Amino acid sequence: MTVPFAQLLRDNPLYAIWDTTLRPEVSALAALEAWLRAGVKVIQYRHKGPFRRAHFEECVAMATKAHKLGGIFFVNDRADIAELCGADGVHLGQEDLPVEEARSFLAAERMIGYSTHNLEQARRAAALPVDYIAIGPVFPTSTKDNPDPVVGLEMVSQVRSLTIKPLVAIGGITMENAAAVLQAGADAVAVIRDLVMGDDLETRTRDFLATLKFPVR
Ligand code: TZP
Ligand code: MG
Repeated sequence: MTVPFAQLLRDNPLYAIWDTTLRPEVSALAALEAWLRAGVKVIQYRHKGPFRRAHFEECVAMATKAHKLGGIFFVNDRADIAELCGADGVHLGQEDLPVEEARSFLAAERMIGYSTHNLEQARRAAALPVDYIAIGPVFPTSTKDNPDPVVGLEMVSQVRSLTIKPLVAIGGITMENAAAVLQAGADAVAVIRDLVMGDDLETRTRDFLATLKFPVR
């Protein structure tokens, strides 16, 4: 990665997350390729079920392809898988391996993203060795099981003011509201469902990116 991650995220404010349950008929690798062709740079693999060899192999293929096409690849929840598949990093939540434990065995160049759901968690995250902080759900979401309470745009702004770490907003973000989330202070929006609607992922993603072209920031 030649550009620092903070800058890369600001310049490419759409963070695309592939959830393995939403479009089982579409291959994760094909989705990653479509997203990268559309111009997305940061992509995450999110698999909440048992992690089988096939999932690991999917991660290896996605990490390899992302790197070939200039993308950044994260694995959700699993620092071990992220390390072994050659991902750029892992995204950890409040219930996952503690950040310091993950940091202790991840290669130095691997990044860590960390989910927070309220101001106190965000404040603590700001002092942790993490490369970006996620805050959410910003809006209601049906994608996450048992989501934390909605934080709203106001909390995005409040978290923005307490850290200079890259800030990724997540939860219920769509083409219609994404620009407002960036305007509230997020460096990037992480999107699951709204990016996999319809038959043509690449066009959908280009359309989404077009809504972020000239946000007032
Ligand atoms: N963390 C907070 S909300 C959420 C996660 C993983 C789900 C976001 O999914 P969507 O479909 O973009 O609302
Ligand atoms: Mg997690």
